[in-house]
Amino acid sequence: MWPVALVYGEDSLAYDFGPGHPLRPLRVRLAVELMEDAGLVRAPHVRRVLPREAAEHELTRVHDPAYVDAVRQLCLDPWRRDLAGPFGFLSPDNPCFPGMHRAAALIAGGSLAAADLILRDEIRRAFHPAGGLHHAMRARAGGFCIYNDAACAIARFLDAGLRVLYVDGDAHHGDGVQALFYEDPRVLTISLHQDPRSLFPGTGFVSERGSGPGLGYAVNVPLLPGTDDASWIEAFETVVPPLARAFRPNVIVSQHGCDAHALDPLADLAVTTRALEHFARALDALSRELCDGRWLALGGGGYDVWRVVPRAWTLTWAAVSGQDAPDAVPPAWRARRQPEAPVMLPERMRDAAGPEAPDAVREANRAAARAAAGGALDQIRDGPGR
Ligand code: OKP
Ligand code: ZN
Repeated sequence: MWPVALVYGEDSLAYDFGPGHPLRPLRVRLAVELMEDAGLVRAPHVRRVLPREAAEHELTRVHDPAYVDAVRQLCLDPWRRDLAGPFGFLSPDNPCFPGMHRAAALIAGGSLAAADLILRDEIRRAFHPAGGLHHAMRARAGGFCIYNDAACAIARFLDAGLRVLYVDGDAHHGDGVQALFYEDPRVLTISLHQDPRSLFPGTGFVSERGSGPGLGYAVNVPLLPGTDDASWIEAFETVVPPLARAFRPNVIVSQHGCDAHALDPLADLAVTTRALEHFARALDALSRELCDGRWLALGGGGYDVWRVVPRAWTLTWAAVSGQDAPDAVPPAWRARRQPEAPVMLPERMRDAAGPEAPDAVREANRAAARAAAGGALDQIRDGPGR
């Protein structure tokens, strides 16, 4: 078994926009607790890695120094509307909170620490469930994201000479990661998400394909509301394995936002934990086939804190760490957490099949996936750096 790392600490919970905000730190805590109760953090090849704060130069590798300065300033003086507005902190999605620079720098540093351990060959893979803040832009916060930890880690791999495949399974388009590497053929970004006509951030059309030398190295697969497991998996299989094989990455970075789940309150896709597990297991297989297992998995969205996030990320961790996930949700976890949960906690890790998507949804998704894959394949095949 390769050594693998679970990146998590008390500090991971500092990233908190406050009461009433959907991105609750509790979801990360519940997920790690479920992994532990399932016996998946005990094996000798598993390391626990604490996040560290990203250094200034690591943040400014992908962010505008003026933006990082503004985040620091806003920690001290959240009423600076002149700074808050232009940098994205006036929307209710991204309210300023005390200590937000450190909290966000710890998330970025968690992903960087994992990338460094992979580069030093101390671990082969890692999962950082508090990471995956894919909407943060070079000089703007957005969609609950302040610093783009995924982009920081990708940049670290690039600077070590690696080619990076980024795959984003969140229901929302991975716009920040796409934008930061839009012209760079050393990073292939693939995002599967809900149709931007019906969901934030409103980008991620098939027609967004990268630009300049990066043309063909951004791939978008918009999926219609109501997309079920079969249709999500079909779209994934149409796009990701063929493009990954053509690209031949040295490492895979993936975003495991689990808000495509049918129960998620923020999005309208309708997959179950089975498709989310398929996503992780397929990346496991591709990383073994193409890059000696090198793989950095990150969390992301997922707003059904009790019923979805803990199971989805436990299934993800099992795939990353090469272990079998049990089919029963550990009774100890259910017994401990049920009293405070506002809903009935599920008994099974894998959901029963939900209702099937209508034919029109399946057909439209199929067409989008084929168009996305077809367009990219030729450019990637005879692209640079191969
Ligand atoms: C973050 B992640 C309209 C509401 C937009 C933002 C959703 C962010 C999702 N102003 N809400 O990708 O799960
Ligand atoms: Zn999302």
